[in-house]
Amino acid sequence: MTRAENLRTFVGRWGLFAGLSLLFACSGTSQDSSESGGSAGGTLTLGAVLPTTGPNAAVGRECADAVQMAAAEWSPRFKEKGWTLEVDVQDDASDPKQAVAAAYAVTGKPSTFGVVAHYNSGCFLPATEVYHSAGVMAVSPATTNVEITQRGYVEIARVPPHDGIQGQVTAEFVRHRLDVVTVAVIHDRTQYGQGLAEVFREHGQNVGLKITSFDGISVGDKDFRALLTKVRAAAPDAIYFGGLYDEAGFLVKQARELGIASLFVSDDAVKGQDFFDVGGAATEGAIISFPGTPLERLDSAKNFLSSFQAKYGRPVQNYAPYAYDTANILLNAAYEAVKEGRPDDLRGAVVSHTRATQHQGTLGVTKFDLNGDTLNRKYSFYRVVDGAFEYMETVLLGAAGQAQEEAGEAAPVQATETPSTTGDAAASPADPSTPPSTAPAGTD
Ligand code: ABU
Repeated sequence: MTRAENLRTFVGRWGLFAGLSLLFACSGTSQDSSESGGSAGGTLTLGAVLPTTGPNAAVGRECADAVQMAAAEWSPRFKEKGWTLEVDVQDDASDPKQAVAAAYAVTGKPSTFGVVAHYNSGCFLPATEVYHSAGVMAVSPATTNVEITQRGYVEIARVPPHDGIQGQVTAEFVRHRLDVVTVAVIHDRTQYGQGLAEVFREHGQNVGLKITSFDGISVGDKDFRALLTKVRAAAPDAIYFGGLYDEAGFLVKQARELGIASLFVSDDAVKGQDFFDVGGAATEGAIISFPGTPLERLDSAKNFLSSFQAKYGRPVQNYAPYAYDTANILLNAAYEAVKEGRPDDLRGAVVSHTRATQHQGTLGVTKFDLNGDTLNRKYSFYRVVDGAFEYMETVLLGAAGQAQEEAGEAAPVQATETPSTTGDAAASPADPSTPPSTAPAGTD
């Protein structure tokens, strides 16, 4: 089947793509060849909208550095085709208004073909409207709120598994592996923290957890003693917190100061040095969930981990490999579009190639389902031991998730001839100096 026939099949099967094509035709969202360089070459821009200042700056900068690494590796190959690759890093400061402004800024550049989009769910949720309207593929390396991919926007996807999975596996892990029965649930009232806490509560009740209380705090607050005093009265086996590093640190520190011995359990947005910096010794024994298999156990991540350390002089904390894979997926999609001679429909081509990707990256193979959610549905659990996150075990979603994958609900990966993001190609990169397991995987 030719590429055109494949694309027709794809468009025929998924009406959303047809709508998108119409949108491009009518609204002028396709690239202006004079500004993006047209088929003769020019500048191509990968956007990266991340919090490089504010409370999540450490993870935001780590992700931005990983995006720059990926772009530097791809740059010579675009150069060969006559294109200059640039990365436009915009700071959303974890603030939804700034996130929307940054999304407009980056999509306002005609040369922007895709965006590594946000760390905070509360930022990506409103910004999805901007990317959708602009027809720009936006893939998040970190946001996990369920709703992000429920809007029917073909331009939206994410690399980590969502909080419907995280909340569910955590509730089961806490009940069955940690033998917890009673839990006080606290969240930070963000779309991320509250959404996750609600999934944990709902699924927890289904698996036999008794929720003793369910309360919200505010991001930026530092004194939670009044709430914790109330929590202490019920003497729960565990406290579950849906939220981010700083508030988790203050909560666990003040809980221990108040003599609360309950197990402290939290989420992917707590796995970082900021949690230790705020919580200190009180973090000892805390249990944390984080997407995927531990990177140290993945052969596919080894080159990236050592290259990141060598380049930036610090180890990866958490989401850098997700940002690196996200950038590579978008860069590979853009490269395929260039090879196909589609610079005048660059955004549309990047959307098609991204949604059909089978990317062999640091995390293993990333494929997206029809919503733009990854088919990698694993979470791992860690316990804080001697001031470090010690691996406990990895948990799959279970039968429901696997059945979905087997039933073929993934994006129709054959349809757009998304290129060689397979193990074979990755094992034979065009540039022999590029690490095979993490390389830009498309080959000529
Ligand atoms: N999932 C980690 C980042 C927090 C968020 O999704 O808002």
